[in-house]
Amino acid sequence: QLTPFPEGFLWGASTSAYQVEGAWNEDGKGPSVIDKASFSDSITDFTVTSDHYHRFQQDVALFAELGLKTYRFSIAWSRLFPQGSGELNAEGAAFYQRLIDELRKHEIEPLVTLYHFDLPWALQEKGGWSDPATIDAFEHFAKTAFELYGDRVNYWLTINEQNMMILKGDVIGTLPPGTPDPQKTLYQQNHHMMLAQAKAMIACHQMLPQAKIGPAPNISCVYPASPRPEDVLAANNFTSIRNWLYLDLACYGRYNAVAWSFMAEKGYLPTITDAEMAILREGKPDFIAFNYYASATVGAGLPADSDEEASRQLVDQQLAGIDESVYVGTENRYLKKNQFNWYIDPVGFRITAREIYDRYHLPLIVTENGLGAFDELVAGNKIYDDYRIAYLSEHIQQLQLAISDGVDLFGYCPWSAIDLVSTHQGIRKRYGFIYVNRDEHDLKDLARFKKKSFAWYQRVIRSNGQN
Ligand code: BGP
Repeated sequence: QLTPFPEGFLWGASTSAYQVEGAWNEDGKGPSVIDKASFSDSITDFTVTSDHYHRFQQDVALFAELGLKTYRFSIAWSRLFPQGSGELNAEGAAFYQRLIDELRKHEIEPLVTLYHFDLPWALQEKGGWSDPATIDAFEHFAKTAFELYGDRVNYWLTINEQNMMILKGDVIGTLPPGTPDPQKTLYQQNHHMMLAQAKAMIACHQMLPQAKIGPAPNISCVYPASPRPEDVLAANNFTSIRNWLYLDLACYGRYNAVAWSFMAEKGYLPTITDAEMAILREGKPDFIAFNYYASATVGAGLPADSDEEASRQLVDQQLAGIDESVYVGTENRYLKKNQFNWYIDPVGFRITAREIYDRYHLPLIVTENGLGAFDELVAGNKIYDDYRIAYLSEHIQQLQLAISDGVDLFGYCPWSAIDLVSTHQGIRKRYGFIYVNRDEHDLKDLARFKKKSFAWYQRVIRSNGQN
């Protein structure tokens, strides 16, 4: 017997500031680490992206037509504070006032991520998350956002995919190139980010008693490569290091024991104090948001003469940061992959939701899930993205099964509301319900076209989950 999606379920969709806004240096915005990063010349940069900064009214009207109950977006920290801290940039602050007003006008609940990969460059120059001063800067930024927007924002997310920033520290994280002892540095940065998050959660509860706040890690379902006990152990270890380390700290204010012993063995332990641990215990989330795209399959290393060895390799981003001396990523022959080599695993989505809920007993919301694909524009303005509909539909069905299993789930925000620039593959890797008419280097007219998935998702929302 299937349990229906709850009344008032937050059907939504997501974006992030640096991937959708453009206007990278307008109205006083300071540069972020994204603006200073070097990406391959073959893909688009982040200067204009989908030009949402100038077209947000049109976009919000489309979101309203889509029927979104909530819209997840992030605040570009360096729009509010071009230097990361110090003086507020009023023009940058005003942009999010207008965006939130527009959403409220259309009765769309804003779901605001404070920080989505785009650390202000001025802070990075001083050491980024290695510098404890960045913790204070984040706390100040968060408090300012609560002050500015708290009367109209009920749901806040602290840091997007902190675990991926650590696991892929040299790519989307803030690890300066050439850092000696990179892993140790990253786990110290992680500790600082955890403190920053805890302080933001404490401040939110003090300043906005009616609001709710939570973390937003990327949680992947991890399978063992075989029933061999060593493989099961390896998968279990990897789950702790990839997933639970972050949520145990966020929810319980303590280090996951398995992850801790891994860090100790490798010499990665951060420096921590009792006072800091007290802050981590005090800062508690009201809910857990998680991003889910795919599962990962890992095993222990095999004997050199094994013929299985060849199939053991790193296969996708879900295995980022994997330590091959400890774990080996493997193919999963039971699953299909998307055009970008990510496994498609709807059942893993149900498993993941159940695991998180069982561990933490907090309400859950999905803040990313979706299919990146090469969309084809047909007859000037049509996009027949049946593959995206299939992906989302299967995932929504598994979500309903998770609810039927007893998981307290209050929202689902696929990635992405509108086409935006993918972090590593440019605009060619599209996720949106709304097509943005541009190529990697040719901005064309940036017109918006509704994809086939738009009408499909509209029906899903209207019927509260029938698809
Ligand atoms: C998540 C990020 C998003 C988005 C998404 C898709 O990790 O939070 O910002 O980029 O993944 O990833 P990609 O753009 O690499 O396909």
